Amino acid sequence: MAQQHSYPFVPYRPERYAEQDMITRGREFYEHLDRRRSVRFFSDEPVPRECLELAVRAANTAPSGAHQQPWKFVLIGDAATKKRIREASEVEERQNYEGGRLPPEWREALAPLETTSDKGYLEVAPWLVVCFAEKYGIRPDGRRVKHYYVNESVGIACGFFIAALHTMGLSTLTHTPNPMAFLSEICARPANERPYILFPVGYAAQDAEVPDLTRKADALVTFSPEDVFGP
Ligand code: IYR
Repeated sequence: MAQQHSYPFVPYRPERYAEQDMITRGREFYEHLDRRRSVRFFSDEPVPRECLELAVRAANTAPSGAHQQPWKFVLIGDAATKKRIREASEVEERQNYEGGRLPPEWREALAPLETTSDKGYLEVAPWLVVCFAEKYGIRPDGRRVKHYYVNESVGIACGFFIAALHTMGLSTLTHTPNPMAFLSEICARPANERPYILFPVGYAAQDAEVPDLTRKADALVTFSPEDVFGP
């Protein structure tokens, strides 16, 4: 029987595949994602703006709390703004690395990545994308709209964004200069938006290197107590 909805609903029939195809597709997707690495050495070669627009469109398909889509992606391609962002980032990061603001435990965790306060890649990469999280919405009459699960929603959207770039052969880094309030000012964003992640985007430099990391082998935990699921 047709249900009554206060909002229009439409049929949804996602693709189904034969079991062997499901496994092949799943394996290929996993192997594709497994080839992605965060990059700190970029080429200055230009990247078509359309690639960035497509990645943002992919991000914008993410599920979100109450479908409030609490994200904004600011695209920066001009040298002067990139320079401002690099300089402001480095002011903060020098405090972190050289000014003792990073606690010893944090420094130890970062040591294998060999990160420093030099954020040259923010000027080299052809694009910077700043994702902002909308802490709350604003109705046309100026009243605030509460947003739900903002961090989860924006995190998922950024994951889609990263995967889309990787699919196009582009590289990025989930950079979170700390603190990063300066991005609100430079990008002229309103008070309901807070900077979430700064992504340099471009081709990896031809001589780029990444730490030889491994991924954890115990990500999957199986939990099926017999009394619930049976033998
Ligand atoms: N924001 C600093 C420090 C830093 C923090 C984490 I957590 C990293 O995974 C990497 C770096 C920086 O960008 O250098």
